[in-house]
Amino acid sequence: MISRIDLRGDALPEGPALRDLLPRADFDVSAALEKVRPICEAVHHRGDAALIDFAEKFDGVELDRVRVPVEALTRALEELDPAVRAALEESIRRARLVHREQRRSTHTTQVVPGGSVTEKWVPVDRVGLYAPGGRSVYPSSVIMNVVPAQEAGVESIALASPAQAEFDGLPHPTILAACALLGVDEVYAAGGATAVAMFAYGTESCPPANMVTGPGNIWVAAAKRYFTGKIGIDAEAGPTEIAILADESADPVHVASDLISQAEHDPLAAAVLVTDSVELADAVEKELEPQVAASKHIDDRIVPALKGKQSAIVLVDGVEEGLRVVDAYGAEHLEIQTADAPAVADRVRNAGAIFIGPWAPVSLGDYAAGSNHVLPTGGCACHSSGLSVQSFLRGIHIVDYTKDALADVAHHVVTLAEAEDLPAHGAAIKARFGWKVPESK
Ligand code: HSO
Ligand code: ZN
Repeated sequence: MISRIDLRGDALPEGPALRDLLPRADFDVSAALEKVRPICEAVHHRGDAALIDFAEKFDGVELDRVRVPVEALTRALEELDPAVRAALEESIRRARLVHREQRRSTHTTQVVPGGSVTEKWVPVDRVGLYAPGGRSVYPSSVIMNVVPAQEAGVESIALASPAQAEFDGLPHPTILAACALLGVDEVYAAGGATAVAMFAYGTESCPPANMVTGPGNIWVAAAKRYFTGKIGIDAEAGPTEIAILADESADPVHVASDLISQAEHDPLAAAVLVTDSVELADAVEKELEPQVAASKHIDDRIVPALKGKQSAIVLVDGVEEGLRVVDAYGAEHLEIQTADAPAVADRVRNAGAIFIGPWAPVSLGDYAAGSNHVLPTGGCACHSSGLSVQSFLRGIHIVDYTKDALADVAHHVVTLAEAEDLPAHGAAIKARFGWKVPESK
């Protein structure tokens, strides 16, 4: 069911060489880029008409307009299962608690008397959020995208999700209901790369956005790459990943169920167990069989995910080596199921989110821990973080110097301008002091 990689015995290699020994799926966004280019350009040139054509081609739906009427959102919320509504509300409440504290306040540094730099945080004006349809209809992802944008103070938030044939060409009703709960009333029936292009260029019915965020398949990732540099994006999300660092104290039933929980997302999802206990590895492998057999998405997702080259049980000599392995891997989600898990977790440097001990499974974070579930995949955790209020803010430096404060540092500015062969830079200082470099005090 799951392969083994035995790294016991010899000293572990350093950095990239260690990463090369670890499992990972191929997720070649560049190959998909050429395919999304004509789609993006069609949306650029033909606007709504292109979106309507693509909805017919890709989603099998004949749309007469892409904007979802507000009454459809209200109706979706009215018809939502009350238990689902209560769960979404609790998820929103907890996410707000955490994300509200990520807000940043304006800060002024008095660099010298009379000279200050203030950093002011300004939200992006307009954001387009993408929520996938099809295999992954995740109202929880709507929450994870909308809450940080709202807490950041973004004024204009629009959401797109694919038109669904079985729902009269509207996006999935739970996506619409989540929007209604969050107070997002600008929703479009548009899917994949077409939705990203709609937000990037704007169409007759959808004004352009400054930024696009949200999960999606390889086409969404490719469209985000296509627009990189033109609009802001969050990240090119790849298939989901769970790594578990566990020792003999871990419960194999929990470990197996958590591995399966993320394998359930996608045949390319990654489930990696790193352990120094052969007994635990054996017990987890044994436990996977009945648990997989009892699950729902067995043949289309869980089995291919667990059997794929991206998943493995990695055997190491001890927790110390395990820490090196999980750091080299840089998992989207990392569970620590060892003795003294908080202390071990404290030493991890690379992970999208860390889940400590037996009572904080990834599923909790996916829905209702308060943490964000939009996290860096594919090893990007070594340089990036998950979605947060910060993702939607820009820090602007405001420089304020008096004449005396400028005079005091003028000779340094002029010296550096000359060193860089940019005398006009120096002249801009001298012009203010009778074309001379003022003497510093
Ligand atoms: N584990 C996914 C998010 C998700 N799980 C949505 C359930 N629904 C990526 O973090
Ligand atoms: Zn999940």
